[in-house]
Amino acid sequence: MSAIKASLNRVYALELARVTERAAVAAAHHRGRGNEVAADQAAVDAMRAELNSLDITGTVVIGEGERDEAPMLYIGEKVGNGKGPEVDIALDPLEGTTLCAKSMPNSLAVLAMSESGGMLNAPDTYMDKIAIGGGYPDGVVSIDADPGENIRELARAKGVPTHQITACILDRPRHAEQIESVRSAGGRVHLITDGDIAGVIATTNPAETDIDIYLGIGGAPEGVLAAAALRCIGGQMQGRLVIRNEEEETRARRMGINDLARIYSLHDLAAGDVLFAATGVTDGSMLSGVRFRADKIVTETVVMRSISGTVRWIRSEHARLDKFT
Ligand code: VTB
Repeated sequence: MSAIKASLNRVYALELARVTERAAVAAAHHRGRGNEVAADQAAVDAMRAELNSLDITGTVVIGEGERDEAPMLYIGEKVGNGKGPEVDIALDPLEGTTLCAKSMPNSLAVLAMSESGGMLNAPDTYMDKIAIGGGYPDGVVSIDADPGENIRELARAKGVPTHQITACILDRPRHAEQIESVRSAGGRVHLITDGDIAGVIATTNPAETDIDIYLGIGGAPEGVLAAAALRCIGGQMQGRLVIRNEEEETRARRMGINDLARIYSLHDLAAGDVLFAATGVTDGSMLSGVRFRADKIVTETVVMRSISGTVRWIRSEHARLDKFT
């Protein structure tokens, strides 16, 4: 194994946790205060500062936007101190800004890292997604199938009636037909207001989350981040860009995407060996949110490595409160 690969997959696991912890704490100071912009900015600043202390020569491939619209952590920005291996970074310092601003469940600080070229450089457009957890035969569901049909196939594969299958879907008018189709097939629908990275990851642990499948249209960058997580913990996913106008088409082509109708498999979205880290900002299905105690700050983080399939749950107690102000 090359030095880069070894370091990517080992040493950096803890480093990434440090980065998402720092962003999560910064965002959590803004929990419930109704100011999405301030919450996001705090997470971005903290994540950027911490990333830039890492021994990596990193390039942001999924970030806060394109250079002209995001002053920090924009796509193409170099991060790290430049003294380590060349890696690609996908990040969402505060996934679910609205959730954080309203103190609702499932906002996360999220980061993924791969060797150069290991993750799709997705444009900041929408993506239609379908995802299920591990343990099912390949191709049991398909993005092209009717949602109700997917529910029936999944129920058959799981050996349960369709009313024991739950689909997680973003609560948006654009999903009305999909929701209807799932329900007509006998399935249940768990609606979320935001946070589809957590929604996709929830499919990998249906016993706890009661969610079997993720369906619908959300952000393309969030799709790549969710795929990075699924590469580590197992599962199936397909994504297809939803391009709504010429401006978005230009955006996609600028990122090197020519086939706008292409269906991306899990491995197309995150092809390389990846590391994935997420820290809870608000309480969620996977992670507790940041706790501010009188003498310490407590964070919960999950770190995953695709090469080993290791999933580490890290509960950190930060006693040096001055480091977080
Ligand atoms: C989803 C969700 C995000 O955007 O990707 C969603 O996971 C999709 O966009 O948390 P719309 O809100 O326009 O439907 C978020 O809600 C925000 O990035």
